[in-house]
Amino acid sequence: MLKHYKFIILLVLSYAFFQAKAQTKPNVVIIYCDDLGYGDISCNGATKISTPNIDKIAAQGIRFTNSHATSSTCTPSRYGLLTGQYPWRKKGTGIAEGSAGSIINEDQFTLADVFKQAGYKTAVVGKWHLGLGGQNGPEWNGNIKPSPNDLGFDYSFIIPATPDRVPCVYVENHHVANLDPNDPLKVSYKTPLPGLPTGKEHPELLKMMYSSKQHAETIINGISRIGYMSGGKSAWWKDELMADKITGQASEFIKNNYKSPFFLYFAIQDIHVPRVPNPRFVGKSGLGARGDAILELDYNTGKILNLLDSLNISENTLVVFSSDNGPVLDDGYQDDAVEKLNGHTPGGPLRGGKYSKFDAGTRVPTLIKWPAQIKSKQTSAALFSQLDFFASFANLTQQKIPLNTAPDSRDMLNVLLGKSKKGRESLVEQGLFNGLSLISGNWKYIAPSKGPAVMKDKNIETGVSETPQLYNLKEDIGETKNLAAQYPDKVKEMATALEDIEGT
Ligand code: NG6
Ligand code: CA
Repeated sequence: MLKHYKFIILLVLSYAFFQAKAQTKPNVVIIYCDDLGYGDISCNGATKISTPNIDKIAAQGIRFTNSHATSSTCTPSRYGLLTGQYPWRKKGTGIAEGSAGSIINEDQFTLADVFKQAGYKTAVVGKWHLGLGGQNGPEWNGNIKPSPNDLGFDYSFIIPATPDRVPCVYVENHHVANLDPNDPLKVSYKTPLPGLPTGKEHPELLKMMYSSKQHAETIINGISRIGYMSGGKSAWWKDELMADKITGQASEFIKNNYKSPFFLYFAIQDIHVPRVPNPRFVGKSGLGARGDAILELDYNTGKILNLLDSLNISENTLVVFSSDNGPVLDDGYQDDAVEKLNGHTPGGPLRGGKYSKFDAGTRVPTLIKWPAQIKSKQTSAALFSQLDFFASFANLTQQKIPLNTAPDSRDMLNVLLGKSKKGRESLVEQGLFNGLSLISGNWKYIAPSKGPAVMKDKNIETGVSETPQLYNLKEDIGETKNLAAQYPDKVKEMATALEDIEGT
């Protein structure tokens, strides 16, 4: 009899052990979209467009209302996410050319390394935009190193820079995918290359007209891009199929690895320009190409969620949904985003947009779910930075990180799990133009700097001003009343605090 008891106890204990193990090691999927504004999703208040799949993440978990990318452009935000270091601490982290060398050093310990060290299978699929190869850039026709595979990812399938920058090819692990060695790929950001027409010289060949001169260079698939390229034709991506393609690659990775814990950084290119959604979505939003791209993004988010369901792993998979920076309408092409806006407010109640120092630049949609551990239907106003995923996920997976790694990341695991509403005390925001801003409690301080107050071609307020700005975000989320003259001591205190952070 006693023997039986022992056996049963052993059975119960080992079941509990495996359950605990399963729950401390959830799969982690970060869906990181591009240029999606705070107000672009219906769970954040959009009424002119509906995003039911994205909203489902909020309904099953937490919707954050004060969560920030480090910067209001792509490259620095992605650098911050993957390294846990404010990008402005490191030179060369501005918007990267398509031929830039790797911005993250090969020996740097990244967010992917945290998971790898914890025994996860790791992958990045989608937009990279952090440079590839050595200082002089990648060898497009050879072995591309460093690639994400040298930075903690077991598998990578990436758009090297942005969809509006050459080269218009995918890189899989260390090589350009589907490249024919008899038709080598050439890339230049300085001088035009012979072979392919440019938008500037042959606008009659364009199916989408550029609105900025920068986008008038080599024409690929009827769209002129930033930069010059020639050759590599068998490897060219198809813009209409891009979202399907990368969602397919992400799905393959999940299907191949769902039995071990996995980390997927799914950096979908929607809704960056050129906005060329699949014909299935064209005209469906009524808001033009930008709205149609949001529908495509929502659809593919749903694809990933449904796949997790069908593999029966949703319960123990932590899904994060966020964006690298705020919204922009005209970002280089005439694609009717402005004309068909129809009263939609991409930044929600926030001022500014992509590139801006105002909050719409960095305060981005942020949703998280993990049914096994996070209660559904929560809202959190905790101040959170994408830098904090690093330390929080290191804690989640019980990993020690090397000294001097992720210096600006704070462990916010309890905030992410909905167990605490106490976010960061402060956070630094970076716009495209010089000078930084600080949020501390309810206050936001924008340091004085020089530059244009408005980016005229994009109709975006930059937040640049030669005099200090101070806003009370609690009472004035739209940053409409500059209180700097009224509270000079607060301005001084915040300017000093910002300098202290910059100096550490
Ligand atoms: C800008 C591009 C813009 C976009 C951006 C990067 C212009 C004239 N050009 O230089 O179209 O490509 O860089 O976007 O504005 S990001 O989301 O990758 O940061
Ligand atoms: Ca972006």
